[in-house]
Amino acid sequence: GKTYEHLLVSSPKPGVGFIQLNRPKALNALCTPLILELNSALRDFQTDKSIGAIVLTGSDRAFAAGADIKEMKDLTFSAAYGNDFIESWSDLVTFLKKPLITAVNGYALGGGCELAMMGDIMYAGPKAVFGQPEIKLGVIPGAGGSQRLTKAIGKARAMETILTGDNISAKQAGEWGLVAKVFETPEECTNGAIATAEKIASYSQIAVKAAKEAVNKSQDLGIREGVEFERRVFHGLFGSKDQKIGMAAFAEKKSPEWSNE
Ligand code: CO8
Repeated sequence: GKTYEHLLVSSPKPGVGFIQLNRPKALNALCTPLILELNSALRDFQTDKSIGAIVLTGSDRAFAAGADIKEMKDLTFSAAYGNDFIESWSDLVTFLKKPLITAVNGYALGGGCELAMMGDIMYAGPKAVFGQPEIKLGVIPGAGGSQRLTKAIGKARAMETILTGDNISAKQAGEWGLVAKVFETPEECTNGAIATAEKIASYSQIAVKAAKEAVNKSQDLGIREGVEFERRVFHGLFGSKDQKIGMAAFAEKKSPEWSNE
């Protein structure tokens, strides 16, 4: 595979794409070259038919301590607006159809928290720290934090977090439902994410894609339209080979061999 300056990329289990942010000297601060590499690695996994789910993690000390402040500090409005600063970030979620699990150990602050929240499933280690400290720098979240955090933990808690810049502990993130699970060690967090990705990758990629799309619709649509959307997609899956394979296997007490068609 490709080699990257700021990422370690591998496939530790069948069907699992694994990306580790690797810019330790800056606590994985998300400089533009790192984001471009991340886009490229995610795109490669998106097109690789052998990959069913992707895990994104950082180090034990930091998932990512935010956008690169040193890179941003002299940015002007006209350069930010004129060159669509962080436009490359919005790509990260919209093009990715395969499930992304973010495994967070250590700091996930600012853009790091926003990147973690772009995961379809978020897991946390015991020392994970979430927060949107942008207010302390004279700005606000810029990669979806004000929207995704609010959807995840509700307006009162999100407003308090974003206006104070205070951090959210792993325990609190678990209790508030920001993350799906809190693990007892960083290794368990990363391995738990890999195990979940492996499980997802063992299912029909068609069904997994449809399930992710249907759940995501709940974020944009009202209940009635959302349920209608779900029904259309559910009906549509009866046109897939994998529906026949999956249900026949059940009836014959065999395990299914997915065609991904
Ligand atoms: N950007 C650039 N460098 C960073 C960043 C960062 N976000 N975070 C840490 N670093 C660097 C430090 O400058 C330091 O470098 P050096 O050794 O050269 O001095 C190195 O990483 C280690 O950091 P510290 O010495 O500070 O480590 P500590 O353990 O003392 O503190 C903290 C860790 C608490 C995480 C501290 O580093 C910190 O507060 N970092 C900044 C956190 C922050 O404010 N993040 C939000 C940034 S703004 C943002 O993300 C806006 C998002 C907008 C959308 C995305 C746009 C791209």
